[in-house]
Amino acid sequence: MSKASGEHPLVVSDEVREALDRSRPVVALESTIIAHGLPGPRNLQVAEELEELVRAGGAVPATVAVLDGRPHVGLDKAQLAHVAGVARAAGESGLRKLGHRDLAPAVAAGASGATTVSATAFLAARAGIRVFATGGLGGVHREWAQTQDESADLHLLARVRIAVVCAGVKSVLDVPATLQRLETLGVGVLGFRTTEFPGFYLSRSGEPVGWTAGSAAEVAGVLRAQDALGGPPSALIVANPVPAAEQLDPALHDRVLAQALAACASEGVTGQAVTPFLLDYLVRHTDGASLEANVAAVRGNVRLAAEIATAYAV
Ligand code: PSU
Ligand code: MN
Repeated sequence: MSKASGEHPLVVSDEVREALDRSRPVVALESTIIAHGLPGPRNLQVAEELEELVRAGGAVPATVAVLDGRPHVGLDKAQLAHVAGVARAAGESGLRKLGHRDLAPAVAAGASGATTVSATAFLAARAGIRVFATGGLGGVHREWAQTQDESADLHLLARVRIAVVCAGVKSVLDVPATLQRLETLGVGVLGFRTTEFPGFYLSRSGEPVGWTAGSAAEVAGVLRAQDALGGPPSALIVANPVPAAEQLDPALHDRVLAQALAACASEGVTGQAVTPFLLDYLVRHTDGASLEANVAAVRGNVRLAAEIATAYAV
């Protein structure tokens, strides 16, 4: 433990560093969805596919994780396999789940962990990355009045300048309350070709969004306007619905979600375990259909993020 004081522990891969130095498009990807959000061995296939989709879109992928106390931005194949490989089923990963507040203890302890949206957004922005793709954001949980369970994603996104392309917030959450909180926190929300906030597994949540963009170039224009306005940084949420043909059947979704929430309460699941528990319950009780909708949503987000990063880079 003899690190020179003041040395920043961030490790940016050579490929990502080179792209950033040349103002080439880069898309950050999180690792919690790989280690805790998707069951193995599918999780590694998806992790690799997402990186390929970013490359096919002309951008460089930068998956973020903490390995032996070093936050990495950009993983090589072996590192990606390590993040995915220690996972057995969703919610049973051998890797810790690290939110933004967990980064300093993990670095000091030399620990490894997968980064959530909050930790990924923080580290990616530190590295100079402007665009990040994920599945669904964390948010305000339905039983908030009793538990005050609200993802740290929201508060962190109020403090970093990064565009987060997502399919809304996970539908296991209280969607209207989450949108309200984003408004309070001053985090911009842009519907991508939709006037309705998407519902993660579902294309629609029934909640309106105030602004709509029709193309990646329009989104890039909003990012440039944010840059030009300056002031305290905040994220921009680009809400990109899963294609209707690939969404989960809404009736099945509502039925199984009600069972999942009841199981979570009766089994006494709390804290960081809640989100992986609910996601895993849905996968098991929809015969994998929720997994397909989840993966379809993330794919669409990654493709769009590569387009936005490319439009922003010119
Ligand atoms: N979206 C997914 N799967 C996931 C997550 C989001 O499709 O696994 C993860 C993200 O990493 C997000 C985290 O930051 O869940 C939120 O967890 P919590 O509610 O404990 O803050
Ligand atoms: Mn929580």
